[in-house]
Amino acid sequence: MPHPHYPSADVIRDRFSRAMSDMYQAEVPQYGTLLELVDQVNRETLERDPALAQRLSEYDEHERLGVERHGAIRVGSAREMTMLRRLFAVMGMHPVGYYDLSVAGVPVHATAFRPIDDTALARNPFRLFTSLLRLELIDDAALRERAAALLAARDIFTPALRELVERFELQGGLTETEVERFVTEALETFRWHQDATVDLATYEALHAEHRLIADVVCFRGPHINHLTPRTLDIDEVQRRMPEVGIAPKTVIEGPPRRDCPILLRQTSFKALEEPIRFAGRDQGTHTARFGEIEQRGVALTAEGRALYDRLLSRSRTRTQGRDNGQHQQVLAEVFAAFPDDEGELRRRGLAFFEYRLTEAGKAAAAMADIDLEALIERGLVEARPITYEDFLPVSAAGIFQSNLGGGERQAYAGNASRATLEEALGVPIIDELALYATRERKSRESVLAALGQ
Ligand code: OOG
Ligand code: NI
Repeated sequence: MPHPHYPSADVIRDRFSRAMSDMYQAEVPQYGTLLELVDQVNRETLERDPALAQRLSEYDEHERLGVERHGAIRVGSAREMTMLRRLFAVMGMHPVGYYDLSVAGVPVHATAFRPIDDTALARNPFRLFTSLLRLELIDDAALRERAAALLAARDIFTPALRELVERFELQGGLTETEVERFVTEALETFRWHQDATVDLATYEALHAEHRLIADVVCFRGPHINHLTPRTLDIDEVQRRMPEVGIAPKTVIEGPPRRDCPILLRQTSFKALEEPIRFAGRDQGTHTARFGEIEQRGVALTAEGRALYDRLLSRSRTRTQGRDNGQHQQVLAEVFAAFPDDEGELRRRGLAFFEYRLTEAGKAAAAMADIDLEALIERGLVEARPITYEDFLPVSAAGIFQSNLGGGERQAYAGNASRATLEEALGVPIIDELALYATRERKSRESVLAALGQ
């Protein structure tokens, strides 16, 4: 039994994500500017659209909007991944989803640490997209060994953090004082370091193999490389970024603008070139850190997702090299084939919904014959879209590429290896579709049970 006075995982995650956001704002002032812009546009959007405001509060999304962030880090070894998994468990964040980026020419695979239950998501859905470098994809044996040796020699966690994680596992929680210390110590892992652990020549050799390898291997730790607030109008934020001195990446990734937003749309500002001191006192620069924004829509079923993937790949040849206006135009044309009506998305099994009794439903007498569609039609039950809480590999590749430079790269030969990532984590990766499906099924069962009695 956890001690009743231990702060909950939700409290710890909330504090940590705020502390991380403060640290990143201090480190990358442009991110602070981005937060202000997003906040401004969100407020304007809600003022213009009271129905949206109403809906967000009813759906438990209003509260979380101001604190909602995702971030990303990249680590180098299974050992680091195992410890991260234990660290995030303290905050109720578990590995969900497998993302293979090697197909897009980025030598990593990834998962997202995030909360999984409804109340935790409503409180603060903080997620961390966490990539593990796949050294085996580096061809040059000498370079591969050099990278492995550098990774073996570092410890990205403070001794105090290791102790606190162990204590959490033994006690089943942390005291208030321990939580404070935990947040401070955990931040250290994600801090930026101006000093590289290698000399300039080594950095350049690793950089020449792949910029990402240099980013993962040449520093004391996995600096947080971006944080991402959630916006209610991504097109407007993209449009206004230059007005506040921020250069956005060329196109917004993901689906086009729609009446019923699906999955996730994302854009970022270009990574900054920052001064670095290399071992041996050489000065140089490194480009890694940026800011991103996202707009979230409904989670899609496997069928909906297959349709999304099909349409996205169909649009690909026509969007190549286009500016954002043309890109969105092409997407809008191609995605005309994707139903844009909540009822239709639901009846065709393309998206996940959560069922609830309406006030009339709560007051209704027990029924012998209950059919969900009929109940919805009669206004006794309502279906709400379930927000997508995860990521998209093609979009992620677009974000990686725009911040690593060099444009599109060839796919690495070498198959996706979910099992290897799970071995590194020390636990199975949770299937995101199963989470949404369970939430939908439970809500359906509970409204039917309530009305059937
Ligand atoms: C991660 C890029 C992926 C997203 O939002 O899809 C990502 C990285 O650059 O490390 O954060
Ligand atoms: Ni991101």
